[in-house]
Amino acid sequence: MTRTSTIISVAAAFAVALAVNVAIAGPGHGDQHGSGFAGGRPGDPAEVDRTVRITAGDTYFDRQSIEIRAGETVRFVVTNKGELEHDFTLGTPKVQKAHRAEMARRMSDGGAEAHADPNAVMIDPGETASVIWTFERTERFLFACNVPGHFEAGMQGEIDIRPVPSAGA
Ligand SMILES: [Cu+2]
Repeated sequence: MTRTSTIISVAAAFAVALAVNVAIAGPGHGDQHGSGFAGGRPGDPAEVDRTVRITAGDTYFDRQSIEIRAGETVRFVVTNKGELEHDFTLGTPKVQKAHRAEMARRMSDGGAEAHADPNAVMIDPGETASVIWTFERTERFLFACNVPGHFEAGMQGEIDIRPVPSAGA
């Protein structure tokens, strides 16, 4: 790739990221838990690089950690084999904590409504749901179930976001 085309593609990627951020910040998506989307952004279904399958049970995920490469767009397909409803949320510890508080509040209000957040999905018993995410490096990134008590019971795991290998490596 020539130096000029590299600059152009970096600029194009930045423009896309900017457009996505503007779209997310629009009406109806005001609640970004005060921390934006550190660690990436909602992924484009047409650009999925890899599918990662996860099973949720009462109360566990069948994986404790997942390795991802920065820049990868991953479709997480989560099947709930338990008898309880489970959540699958992608985010930094701060995002997870805010989501837990939000979910506890909703449940005490008489039941969880469906998620509107692009980084999270609720899965009914016996159902399968997916979340698509494009990763960027960040200090810590987790997948977790934020149904009250489940995170604490161990429904959480680390997503290890590796740097993109340098050219020629
Ligand atoms: Cu759960």
